[in-house]
Amino acid sequence: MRNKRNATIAAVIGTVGLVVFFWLIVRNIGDPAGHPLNTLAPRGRQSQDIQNLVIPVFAVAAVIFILVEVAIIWMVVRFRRNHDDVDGEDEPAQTHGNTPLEIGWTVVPALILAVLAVFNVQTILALDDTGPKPLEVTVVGQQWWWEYRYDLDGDKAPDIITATQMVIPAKKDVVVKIQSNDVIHSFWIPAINGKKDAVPGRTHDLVLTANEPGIFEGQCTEYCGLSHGVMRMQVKALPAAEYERWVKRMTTPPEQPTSELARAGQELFVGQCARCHEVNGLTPDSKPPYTYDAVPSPDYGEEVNTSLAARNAPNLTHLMMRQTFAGNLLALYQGKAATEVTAVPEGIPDTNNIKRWLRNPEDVKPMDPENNQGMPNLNLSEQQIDELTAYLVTLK
Ligand code: HEC
Ligand SMILES: [Cu+2]
Repeated sequence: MRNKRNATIAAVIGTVGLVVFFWLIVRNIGDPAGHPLNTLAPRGRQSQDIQNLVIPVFAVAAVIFILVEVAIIWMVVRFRRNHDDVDGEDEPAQTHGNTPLEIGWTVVPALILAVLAVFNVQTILALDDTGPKPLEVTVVGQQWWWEYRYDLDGDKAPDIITATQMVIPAKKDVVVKIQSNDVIHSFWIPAINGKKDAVPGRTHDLVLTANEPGIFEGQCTEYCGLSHGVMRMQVKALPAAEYERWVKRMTTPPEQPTSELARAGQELFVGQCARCHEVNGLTPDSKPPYTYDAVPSPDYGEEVNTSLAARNAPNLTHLMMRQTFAGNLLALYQGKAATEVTAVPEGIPDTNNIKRWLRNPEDVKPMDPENNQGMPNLNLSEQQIDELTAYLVTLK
């Protein structure tokens, strides 16, 4: 008898728990505030399509859930064992082998699933739709940051390479070609579309269409080692004219540094950093007077480069055109300028963050530089850090 009572209590607790769980989901629908990874607050065409499917499917599932739960509780109470029951007697009527019932509970769920499948398949196909001439951006996952390559003239060689913050025009279809340089990652900007894996040796397409300008947060969602949890990224969608301004700026070499401090930093950069990082045109063999190129060096072909020594580190040519760095962990600008939706960030660089990174990158983000994963501590002096920082903030 006690077993029956426990079963009743368990069923009630389970139901209440699930109702609370559903309520927590439902209250997040359409609410992006404070929840940058909320999948239920669509800001893109694809995420809206997904939402339009999720809500009715969820409603159908909720109705079925409630019917089943009510039936379970009713059966537990109605058919519980009484203390004067005799074993083998007073059993409820058995329905085993009842053909109409068996057909009924096979056909009804099959019909429900068939109807849902029609809408499911329709939505899945619609997610890949694009208008004529979509923009293409190659996205390369690396331990533990994202690189973006833009081939503007269709010659397969990238004309713009940037990292962490991907810039796209709003209201335009963008086909993201997802690749990986090492292990499996997963690219996910929940406000705009679902996630897609980045698999070494393969290219997976995902279409992103931001409905409005804005900055949308993302997170790698396939466990990829040490710093997987902080492998973050952003998509910045700009109005069409602003996007053109961004492209123009990104394909124009940054101005040469003018101050004494920054020039010393440039010298140091060639000696210490250029073996991993590219500033278009600078190599470890560059000699003053330095010149910059408009485009990245051609050794970035279509093939993904797998050796870190071959500059498998973020391209820094236009570092200050991003608003965040180190896998979206640190802001590059102080205050509002770090989140403003403009082509060219205006504001005061957050030099403290840059210096923190240069003092010891592994302090900011767990990495494994001995195994070519991440940036080593270069044991720079405070003077060198000041010089390098003065130089880095000119890269715009
Ligand atoms: C051994 C290769 C290597 C060397 C040498 C190196 N870095 Fe890095 N650096 C990296 C890697 C890899 C990352 C990406 C780390 C991450 O975010 O996971 C990085 C990240 C950065 C970033 C952040 C860029 C972004 O967009 O997130 C800056 C800034 C930077 N390095 C500056 C420097 C400077 C300045 C030097 C020279 C003093 C230097 N690095 C030397 C490999 C290197
Ligand atoms: Cu990852």
